[in-house]
Amino acid sequence: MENGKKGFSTRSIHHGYDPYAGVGSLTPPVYMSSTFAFPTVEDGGARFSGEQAGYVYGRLGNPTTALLEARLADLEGGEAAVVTSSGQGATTTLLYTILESGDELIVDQTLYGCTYAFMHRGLAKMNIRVKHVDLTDPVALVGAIGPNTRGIFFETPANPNLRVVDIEAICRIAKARGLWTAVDNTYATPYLQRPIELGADYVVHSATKYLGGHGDLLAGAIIGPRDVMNEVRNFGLKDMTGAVLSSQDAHLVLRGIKTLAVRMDRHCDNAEAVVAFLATHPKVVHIDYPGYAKSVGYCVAQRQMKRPGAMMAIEVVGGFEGGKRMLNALEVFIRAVSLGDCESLAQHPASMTHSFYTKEERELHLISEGLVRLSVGLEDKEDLIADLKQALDRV
Ligand code: 4LM
Repeated sequence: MENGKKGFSTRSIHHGYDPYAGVGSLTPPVYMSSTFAFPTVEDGGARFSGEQAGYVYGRLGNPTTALLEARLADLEGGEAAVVTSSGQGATTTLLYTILESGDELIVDQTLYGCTYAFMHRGLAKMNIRVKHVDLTDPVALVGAIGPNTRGIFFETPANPNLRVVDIEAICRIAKARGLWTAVDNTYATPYLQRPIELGADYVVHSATKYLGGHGDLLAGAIIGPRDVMNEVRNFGLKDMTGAVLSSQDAHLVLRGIKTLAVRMDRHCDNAEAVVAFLATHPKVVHIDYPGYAKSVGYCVAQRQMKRPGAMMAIEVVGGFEGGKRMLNALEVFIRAVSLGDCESLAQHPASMTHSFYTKEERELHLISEGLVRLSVGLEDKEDLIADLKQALDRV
């Protein structure tokens, strides 16, 4: 289907698949095969050497994962993509491919807990230095770049405190210094924000979240230039991590992506209504949400995001004790980590997703002990607000 100029929703439903080809199946088939047959020994050799196109073995690709890759590359505005078995698999597979021993990587102050653990425990083992810089201040980046710096990695909005990094400003500085930039776009999704269009080289995703959207799978994705994605697949994924996505999970992500635009708009509507309620509540002392005018990231988010998303961080009176009381009283919101599901989820980063940081590190990396993270789902907004109200009354 020729759909290069079609809109986001049309492409998220159709890109890369022609139902009239083959047997006429409306839904793309799920290829459940670990290996692929070679017509002759010569063909097998030619496929291994890359002279002949065609599938070889599941760790190098499968028609179902290939369709998901084509669709994600298109939606993010990148040349190519590689999908992985989790978001963690995406970050590790990309960085194992493009970093070498002795390199330095600049990252923002705040990262998802396991990304932080990988940077500090994993990359450190390979003699790769990770330097935290306040990337919400592009001037700070200029002074931080050293002779061994190879690239910049950040999340925006960041997990869990919703810091917003100006993608265009950071990428401009990085490019001028010959550095690549990788953005974790999990919180925003390509519907709300497209880092490659703003100058980034790579995008990574936890497709477990909004892309899948239904809390029933783990998946990840890397999007970037075709030559590097070939290297990511043929070395990072095949030899280093082996973090291969199954065809059934690729099928579920493809199904999730079909409704990404409608889900994200409803997520944003609900989150905006929840924030309007929380902003007037006397027990709420702080709100971080890219669409809340008093949040520091508001102006940059207005520029680079279509809408502010549905993740927020709040603090209530009484710090963590108050937050705990509120969390334990929730009835519609589910107490669980992860995000981007139909169900609204609530969790306490300091003791859960960001417990890999020490207490001192959390302070240094701007993750307060009392922060409560909300992933606003797709329920009726009146029920979400009523639930938060009754829970806050218990604080
Ligand atoms: C969570 N997050 O926060 P997999 N990048 C970002 C993330 O939030 C996550 C990953 C990567 C949470 C999981 C428990 C910004 C995960 C890693 O979980 O490996 O798909 O993604 O609650």
